[in-house]
Amino acid sequence: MTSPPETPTQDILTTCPLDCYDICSMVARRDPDGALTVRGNPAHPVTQGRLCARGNRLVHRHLSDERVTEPLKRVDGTLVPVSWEQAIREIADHIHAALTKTGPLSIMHSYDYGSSGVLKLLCDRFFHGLGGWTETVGSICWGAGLAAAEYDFGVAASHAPEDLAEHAQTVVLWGRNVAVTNVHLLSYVRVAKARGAKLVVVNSLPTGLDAEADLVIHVRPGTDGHLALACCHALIQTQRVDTAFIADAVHGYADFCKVASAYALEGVADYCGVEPELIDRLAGLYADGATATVLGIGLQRHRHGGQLIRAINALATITGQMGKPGGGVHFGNRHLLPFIDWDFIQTNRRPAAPTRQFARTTQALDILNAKPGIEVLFVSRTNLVSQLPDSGTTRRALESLPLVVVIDSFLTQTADHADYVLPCALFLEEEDVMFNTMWNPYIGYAHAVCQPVGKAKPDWAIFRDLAKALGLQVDLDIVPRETIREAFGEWMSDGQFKQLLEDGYLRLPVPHVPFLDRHFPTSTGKVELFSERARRESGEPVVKLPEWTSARPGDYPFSLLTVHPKWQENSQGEAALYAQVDPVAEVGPGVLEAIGARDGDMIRIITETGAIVCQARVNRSGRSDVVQLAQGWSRGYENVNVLTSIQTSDLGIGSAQYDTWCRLEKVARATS
Ligand SMILES: Nc1nc2c(c(=O)[nH]1)N[C@H]1C(S)=C(S)[C@@H](COP(=O)(O)OP(=O)(O)OC[C@H]3O[C@@H](n4cnc5c(=O)[nH]c(N)nc54)[C@H](O)[C@@H]3O)O[C@H]1N2
Ligand SMILES: Nc1nc2c(c(=O)[nH]1)N[C@H]1C(S)=C(S)[C@@H](COP(=O)(O)OP(=O)(O)OC[C@H]3O[C@@H](n4cnc5c(=O)[nH]c(N)nc54)[C@H](O)[C@@H]3O)O[C@H]1N2
Ligand code: SF4
Ligand SMILES: [Mo]
Repeated sequence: MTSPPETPTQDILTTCPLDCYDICSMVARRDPDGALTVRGNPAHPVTQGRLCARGNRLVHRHLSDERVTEPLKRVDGTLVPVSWEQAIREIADHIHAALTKTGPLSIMHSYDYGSSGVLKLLCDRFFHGLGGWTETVGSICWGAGLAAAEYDFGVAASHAPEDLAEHAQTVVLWGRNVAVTNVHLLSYVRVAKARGAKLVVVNSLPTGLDAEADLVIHVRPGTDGHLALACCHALIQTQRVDTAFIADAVHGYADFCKVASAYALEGVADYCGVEPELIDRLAGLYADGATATVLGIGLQRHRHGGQLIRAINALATITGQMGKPGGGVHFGNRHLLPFIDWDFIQTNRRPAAPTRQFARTTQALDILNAKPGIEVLFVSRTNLVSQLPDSGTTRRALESLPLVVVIDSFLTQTADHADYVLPCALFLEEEDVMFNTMWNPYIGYAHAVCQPVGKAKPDWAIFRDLAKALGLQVDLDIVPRETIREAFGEWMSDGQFKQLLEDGYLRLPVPHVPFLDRHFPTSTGKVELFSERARRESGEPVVKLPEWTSARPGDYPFSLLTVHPKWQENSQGEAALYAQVDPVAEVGPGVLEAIGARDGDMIRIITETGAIVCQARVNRSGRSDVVQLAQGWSRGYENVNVLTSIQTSDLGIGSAQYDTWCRLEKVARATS
């Protein structure tokens, strides 16, 4: 009989690093033979032992033989391996020269949320140490909606998942693709349904939950604000608003009523492409009892996405849903932000250096027009070419720069334009704490499970080495666990920190029902349907939607929604099943016939910005004026953002990639 291997099987707690609502707790297991697996932590109240397809595949991504495992430098157009010493020395020389020639604003850092790790933001200490830099601000994800929530409620705050499960009489999934993007919300919705709660889906596309819903509204893209105001108008006219809540906790109701009075049901229904009866039923549900409005992020990626969200916020407000168990508007959870001492993470509490700010949405144009120009661009935790609107302009901007340094673990479309690619450690390979403000109130610890692959290093260690090479006084010689402990500050007891380390997660102490005391952190302390701040920052104190006549450009009759893919996180498709299949555009009935094509044919999607060819599929339940194409794929194909254009949202510093119009052409008949 052979004896068992020396190393016992080990379970180590970690947390999904993806920028996802759910922030799942994971159990990583190393078997004696070295095999590595992850599964959902059964003890975590939200994860409940289950991961989504993206989470399950993360371990394959980590082990992928496509990983960049050593620093690469572009020589004669080709990326070739170099030592860390050489890469760091040469990049430091470039920075030194740029600082001398132009000053710190010629150094730019473009980053996004490729990882939820808190220690990922330590790199800001490096940039502060330079004495300034050009940074990216705002969001290509959710800027407009956050601004809307701040104007109306003071802060975007979701109710606890349990509150929705136990108290909502109606759950409205308004533009959130829960079965794909927020799968752990499903069990709470189902508990609510089992209690008798109604489920409503308002979406421009068919969703995986339509069959379970009591009411489905497939609204024309970008018209949800009109639809919400039509509900408000109907409720105001029939006196089905919550007068006590309005008197107690709402500022600007009379001004709001004037605006809403222009939104009579019939005209609006036609504009939204929806039966008036469906809007009336939705209004009735809001008036009838506790209604949880679960807002998606996609529906605010329209040019007037901020005002659209303000209109929906108003519907929840006048029906008294705010601060009510089972009610609320769920759009992010920004009241979690103060639990981390961001100043400590980003500056180690040293004086902040001045920055120049480029909006994330417009950064490619800003680079092209920058004065002083950018000499050195660092890109980390983002795949700019794939994910920013208008890939062509992004590519031009990157090519215009003297030096581009990409810190990533894969050769992305952005790395195609890099002078240096520096390999970063990933999930499983470094200790961190995962934090985001999208939905549930948990944070998750990520214990290191194994060494970084090859010569990869944690992001902070790369900047530590660069700082040393430049002789900068920055605090990046850190011990992760100590830095994480200090980042939580005094609100967290040693006992709670121990619990976080041992359980792998901790629930942050925020109320199940935000605003229960009817105090809102706005200037009046009330919900502000009339907001001075909104007037100051956007010119419009009360919700204001575009004229109903605003029609699509004639040559481009279809709205193109480039939504989040099921099988992968944005462009992080390495090791994803999805990346191995061809991209497919989904269209409603009648669309293909009009261009002489059939289900399965190849079509060309053409916008004012670009064109791509892909296969077409008919979805009989879809609208006939919308084309759905998941974003994120690129391998062997162009990415969807060659089709989108750079447009900022009305509120906040957001992006309007979903305001894209297209026409279709048949290319060839499918062979199968
Ligand atoms: N599987 C998977 N999950 C993800 C991600 C991923 O890439 N893949 N990404 C994560 C990230 S970064 C984010 S921001 C979230 C986003 O997740 P969600 O909030 O669910 O939304 P998006 O996918 O951004 O937006 C697309 C949804 O909005 C709908 N929509 C678009 N325009 C309109 C409109 O005008 N009106 C209405 N009513 N509906 C509209 C689309 O049909 C689609 O269902 O998902 C996260 N989760
Ligand atoms: N057309 C269209 N465009 C969109 C969207 C859409 O729905 N349609 N959605 C938008 C939204 S909501 C978002 S959030 C953005 C997402 O935009 P990005 O954040 O740019 O998207 P990802 O594709 O997730 O790219 C993250 C990159 O970070 C890398 N990475 C992962 N972990 C680490 C790490 O620890 N360190 C470093 N240095 N790198 C790491 C990954 O390998 C990957 O290349 O895209 C936006 N763009
Ligand atoms: S991607 Fe989201 S749902 Fe999937 S495992 Fe990670 S946190 Fe959970
Ligand atoms: Mo996002």
